[in-house]
Amino acid sequence: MALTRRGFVKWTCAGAGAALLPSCQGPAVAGRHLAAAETPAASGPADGKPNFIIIYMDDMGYGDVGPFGSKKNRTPNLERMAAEGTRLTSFYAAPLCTASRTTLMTGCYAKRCSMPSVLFPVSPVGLSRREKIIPELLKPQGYATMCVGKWHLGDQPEFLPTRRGFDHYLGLPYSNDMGPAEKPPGPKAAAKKAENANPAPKRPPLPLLRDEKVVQEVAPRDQDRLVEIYTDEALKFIRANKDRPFFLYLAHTAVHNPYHPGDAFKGKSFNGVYGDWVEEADWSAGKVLDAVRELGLAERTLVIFASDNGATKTGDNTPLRGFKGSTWEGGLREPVIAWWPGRVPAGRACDEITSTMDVLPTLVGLAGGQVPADRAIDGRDIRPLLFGEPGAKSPHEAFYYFAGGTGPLEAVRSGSWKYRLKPETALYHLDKDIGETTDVAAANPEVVKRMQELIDKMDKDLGVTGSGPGVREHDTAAKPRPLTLSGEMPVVD
Ligand SMILES: [Ca+2]
Repeated sequence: MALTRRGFVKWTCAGAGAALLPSCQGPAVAGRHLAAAETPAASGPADGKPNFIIIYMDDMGYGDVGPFGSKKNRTPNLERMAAEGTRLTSFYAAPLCTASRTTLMTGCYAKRCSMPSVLFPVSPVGLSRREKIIPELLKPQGYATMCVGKWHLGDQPEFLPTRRGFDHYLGLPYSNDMGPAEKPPGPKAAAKKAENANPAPKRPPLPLLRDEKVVQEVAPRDQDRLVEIYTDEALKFIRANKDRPFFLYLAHTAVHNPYHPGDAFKGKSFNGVYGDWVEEADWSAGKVLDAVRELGLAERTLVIFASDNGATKTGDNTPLRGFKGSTWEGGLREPVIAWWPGRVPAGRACDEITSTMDVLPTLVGLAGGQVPADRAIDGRDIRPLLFGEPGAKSPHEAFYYFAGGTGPLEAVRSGSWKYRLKPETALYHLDKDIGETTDVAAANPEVVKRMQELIDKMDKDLGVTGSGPGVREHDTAAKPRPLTLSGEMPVVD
């Protein structure tokens, strides 16, 4: 094994503390909390462009990590990251995997790109090649690019990361529960009974891809090593590209069901197998940050830690209401930390509305590139918020919550107000009521009227129930084929 796990057991809670700060008024650390204009330019390789690393978890909840209040899972590396960086406490993705990854890569609502909530293996659907995604916009700026981990924007060759601006790819192209169903443990008869009740779908074994080639069919036991393999690959990429600007998208399979922590973490947490895997993910983030520090890249590298959607009931979205798949806050508000020593203020929280969609314009802006001007892009450049400029406000008049990411509009947020259309209309004041418990619509008719105006505005763009004029098409593969070692669909007994 190339990696050591030394330090994992030496856990200490030396982080920022779990209390959530209410706004962008976080404690300034002397010499760190500089306005952007006062901040020295990143000194980097020849052209001085910063590096970007996005660590994207799968199904990790808002309350699953220490910096966002977890008392169950030990996440000392994320505690340190938060102490050295800024927590984004009102950062939205989408309620499900494919939709979420679409928002991140395109800077647009998934509905705008006609991408479904979740893609299944051998689907003909893929993200349109007419969309310009982050690595495609960074390549002209001289960036080395790599995607490690879960892709989920189409598993046909024309949709894979290597066709979309990534120099290289290593990972599972979709979710880790999309192989043949895992055999339930226990006596053979009970296992057979369970299988009959829930028959295994006829799916190919999980394919581990190196660029566009299947290099391994991943059996359940093999999943135990995914975090380690992904981390190892990420570190190799960072080291190989230390002298030039790079973009690393590290999209973990963890902590999506079925849970497969590595051997060094099994049974070690106080929160069962799920906690074990969260703690391994924390270890991985620590290894990435350590590599950046050790290579002397910290002051020219922006690292963003986030999750793609909320946790299921196994995880913890506290203090938010709801779970993965819903448009309650727990479905798509994420635990997010931005880290860039010297640029992103340390030990601070920003509660302004931000989103996965903002990553594209922000990174492209930092790289000196151009966001496409010939189409609607929903994300905005949030550098003023990231860099802690005094008085910086969210660039979003509103954030829209679509069912599953691509379904009907279910809610809208503007400032502290969130207005729901379904299951029945209701108004919540998220600053006072983050758990969405008390409908205050009757006492605030003017707010309701303004929220309805925002909904009408979206109806003219992407549509509220149907499809509006602002929706663009996804692509469709003519003859989708499974990704297997042989290239053939295996027989599933
Ligand atoms: Ca997910």
